[in-house]
Amino acid sequence: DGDKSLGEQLDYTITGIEPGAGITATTELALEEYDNLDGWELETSSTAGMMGQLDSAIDNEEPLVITGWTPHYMFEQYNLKFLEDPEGVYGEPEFVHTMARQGFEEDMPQAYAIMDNFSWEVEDMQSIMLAAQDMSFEEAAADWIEENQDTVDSWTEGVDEADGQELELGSFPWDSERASSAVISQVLTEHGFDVTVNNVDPSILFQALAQGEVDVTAAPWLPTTQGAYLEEYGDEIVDMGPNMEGTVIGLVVPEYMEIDSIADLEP
Ligand code: PBE
Repeated sequence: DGDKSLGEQLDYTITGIEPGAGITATTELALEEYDNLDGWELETSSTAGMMGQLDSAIDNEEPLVITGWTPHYMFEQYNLKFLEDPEGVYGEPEFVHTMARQGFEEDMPQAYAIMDNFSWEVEDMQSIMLAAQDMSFEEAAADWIEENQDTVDSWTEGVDEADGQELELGSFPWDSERASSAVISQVLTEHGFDVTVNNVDPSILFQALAQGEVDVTAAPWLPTTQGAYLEEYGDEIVDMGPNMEGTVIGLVVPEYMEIDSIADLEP
């Protein structure tokens, strides 16, 4: 491939994930914002599909540009770097927010109190994501809870037990949210709730929250990744504020690629 330009080698393609992801919409925006990306395309597939392509690119030391984010084990498994984003399309490091349907606080004050207290660090989520490579998210979350009982106690302190009330916890089908939901559902279950976890696309989750079909979620990344949905549904949803700080989305390449910025992707 020695004679080919980088763009040619990549077939002017960014390798992405599910069409419904916030990072997919943000990358479509980047394709519009960056003049040098004229003629480039985002190929959507699934997170597993993208990870498979990354794995074979790295095996062959070939170039690849993916839509990446952290926390994710891709950064533990491979040497990767975020491309600089001089246009600021992907925003600053983000927050993960807790959100409820209207009336949740009145209907389930104990669950509301626990969810309002729920907050943790990127390192906590990451350790569960890593452990869940070799076990289920439920087991990884149970281990984490056991090792972090003080943190968990600070969420539930002084909150009365519920009496088997049914609670719908909304979440996303990505590992980061499998980790948070596994922790939250175990804590709420131990506190007397009958919890069902729904892993759905961001658009479905926001709709379900607005319609009151889902009680609460700790999944959305803001202000950028799911920002458009908060704008659309903000009036019909209760934003309870951040539960975690420091997530990042962007375009990611293997360390061995000799580019540093989205602006370096040749036209
Ligand atoms: N993600 C993980 C999601 C949110 C959490 C970055 C893949 C997205 O909507 O893009």
